[in-house]
Amino acid sequence: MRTRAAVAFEAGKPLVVTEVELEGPKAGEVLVEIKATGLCHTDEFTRSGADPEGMFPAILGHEGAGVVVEVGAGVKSVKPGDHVIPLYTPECRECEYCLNPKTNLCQAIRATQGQGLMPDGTSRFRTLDGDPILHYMGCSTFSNFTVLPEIAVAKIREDAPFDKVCYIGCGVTTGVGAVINTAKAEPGCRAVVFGLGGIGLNVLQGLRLIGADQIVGVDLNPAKREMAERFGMTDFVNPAEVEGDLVPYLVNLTKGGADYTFDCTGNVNVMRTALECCHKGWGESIIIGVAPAGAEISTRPFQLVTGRSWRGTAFGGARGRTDVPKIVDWYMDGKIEIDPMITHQLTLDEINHGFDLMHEGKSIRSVVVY
Ligand code: NAD
Ligand code: AHE
Ligand code: ZN
Repeated sequence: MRTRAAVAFEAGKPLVVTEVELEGPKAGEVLVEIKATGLCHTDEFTRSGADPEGMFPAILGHEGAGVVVEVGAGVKSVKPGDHVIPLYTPECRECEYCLNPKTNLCQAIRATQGQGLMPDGTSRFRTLDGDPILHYMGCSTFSNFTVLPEIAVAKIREDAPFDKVCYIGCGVTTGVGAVINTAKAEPGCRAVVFGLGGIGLNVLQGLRLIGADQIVGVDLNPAKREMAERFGMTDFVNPAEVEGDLVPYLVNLTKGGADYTFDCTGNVNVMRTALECCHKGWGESIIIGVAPAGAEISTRPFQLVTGRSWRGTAFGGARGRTDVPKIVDWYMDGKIEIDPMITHQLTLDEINHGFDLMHEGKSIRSVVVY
């Protein structure tokens, strides 16, 4: 079939909205009509050329929601008409990783997914001239129709609005999950969140949900303050307005250091600050941000010797097929908020404008509605 998609032909170049050829689902795969997709900073990270795994031409996008149109041979868990959210972290429920309660990083298809291919080692997308186009994070939601492995779709309730719950495909689950699944933060804790964008705001609402006492937000953009307060931030810090070193300032503000800190910037200097403003003896710093090729983190080992720890999280530690439908329920039941964070709704033709808004710090989430 033919479908419209935004194609990243080259690193650093705007996406090109065009028709592409899409082959139908093979065994164990499903064809999904994407109804809406968010623009995550990770899409921009790859589009820009900063992603060491980035390959072109590719159809980016990994924060979508849509409807199953057709299923390949052997598919049992979903059927045409089901509403689904694509999963860049699949859940096969059989691999060594899925069977280990310590991780959500299903590895069943990670190798081919990282190469921009379906599990059989081929791509379903081609240009109209017949040249292959790569998949991205196993999702490629910047295409109106896409093919996904069965283990990479979460079936969700049918009354959930696509243009909102698409955000659960990455940002919401990552932020809320980092608090609940990865940090396992306790009521009454003190936390610092670095970067108050599409991920950081969801860390804030996760902290509010579990009953944190102090939720400090740190961002260089003062325009992020108002929305962050709406999502539970108790104290705002703009590093540009702090005289001297930010670490002692934050340690003082959190009365000895934070129980939990979260990097939602992808900046390795920020990651160091986030670790070092943790409380001596027990503070944990969770890295969510994705750093460019070649970037490395550093600190004095003494920071770890004295009881701080550094951890990371992908997709908020969530097991997609199991947890995503529950997070959709949380949204539908009013336990978490999404609507105010979706600041812009765009057509596919306007997708490059969405990346401009992200760079200008004017959006939290832009969502393309097909
Ligand atoms: P975003 O662009 O919406 O937000 C980033 C925020 O960080 C902005 O508000 C910006 O002003 C702020 N910021 C930038 N530099 C800063 C600095 N030095 N100090 C303080 N604040 C600073 O991006 P997003 O969509 O929220 O994504 C955030 C990061 O999380 C990205 O690196 C993204 O790739 C990553 N991410 C990781 C996962 C995961 O599973 N680990 C999932 C989604 C996104
Ligand atoms: N390809 C990059 C790493 C990108 C990365 O860490 N991705 C996160 C999800 S970000 C979603 O917005 C992730 O899931 N990581 C685990 C995995 O297996 O990719 C690089 O640096 O090579
Ligand atoms: Zn993302």
